[in-house]
Amino acid sequence: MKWTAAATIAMVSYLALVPGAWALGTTAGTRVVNEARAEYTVGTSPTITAYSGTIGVTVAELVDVDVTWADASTPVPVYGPLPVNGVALRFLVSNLGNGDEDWDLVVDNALPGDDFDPDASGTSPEIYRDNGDGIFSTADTLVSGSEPIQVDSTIYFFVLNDFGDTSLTDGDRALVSLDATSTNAAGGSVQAGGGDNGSDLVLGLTGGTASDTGIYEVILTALNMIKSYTIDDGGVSPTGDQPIPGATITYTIELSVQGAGTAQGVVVTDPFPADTTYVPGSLGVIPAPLGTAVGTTNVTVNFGDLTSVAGTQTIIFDVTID
Ligand SMILES: [Ca+2]
Ligand SMILES: [Ca+2]
Ligand SMILES: [Ca+2]
Repeated sequence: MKWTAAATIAMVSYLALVPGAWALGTTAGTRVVNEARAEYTVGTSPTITAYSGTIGVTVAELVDVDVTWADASTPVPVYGPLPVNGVALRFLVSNLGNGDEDWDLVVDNALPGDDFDPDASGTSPEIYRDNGDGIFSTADTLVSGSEPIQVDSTIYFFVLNDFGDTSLTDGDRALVSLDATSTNAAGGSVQAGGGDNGSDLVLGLTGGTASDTGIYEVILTALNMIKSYTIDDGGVSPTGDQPIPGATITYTIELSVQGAGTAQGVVVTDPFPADTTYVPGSLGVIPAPLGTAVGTTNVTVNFGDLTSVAGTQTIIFDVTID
């Protein structure tokens, strides 16, 4: 028996990593029935058959669940400027039992061990049930009350939070958990007749509840980039700015940093358009960058680290239309 229990735990742990591969055993309410038979003879008698009588067991419903934060364990960015509303964490909730079950889903925004708590006001936090594509969109359904998750099913849920504290800075993190608890969890570890199809209900080793924690990270520093162009057709047209073969296109790229932090390792690459030719020596950058390179297909400018104090960085280069 000890071996069986250990093997079951190992199997559940493995399957928790493989969404859609549950199939954890016989459906709750299934009757497991058999009868023993003995054959014998007495003296010269023909074969006599004895029966034990039929006995049966109704398979109970095992109630078990797993919750896994599903954003690849990478903090979900909260891009500024603040306030920002409706940033989603993604959780995978899996019914590990052998019956259909309803689950109460609860968000905890007030976890310790981080830098702040997301807003807990208005509609924040909200939970949405995925429509099956694993991506949050308006096609998903706002959760209110308990959520059914059928046997052998694994469903994505999205926890949406608002961020209105304008004192937050780059790198501030918030921990947020999602708990899933069977609506039958408070009824005791074994509940006669409480399972599906008239079966008894047995809470699994976790007591019919599970939880996992996701992470938000505030990123307020951003790089803004604007690209524009002018055309010089060399006076062929009256306006002098027609995009005809031989005309020169001057591209201008302007970069600036917003926020209090540093945009690190900034490298700008701009490919030459098809059907144009770079004008040798036309690349200019103001103020001076760490380095520039002109390749056969693009220009590259390395700015290194930039802050808002550095002001606007301007890249200019020319191509001619073939
Ligand atoms: Ca059930
Ligand atoms: Ca917190
Ligand atoms: Ca979806």
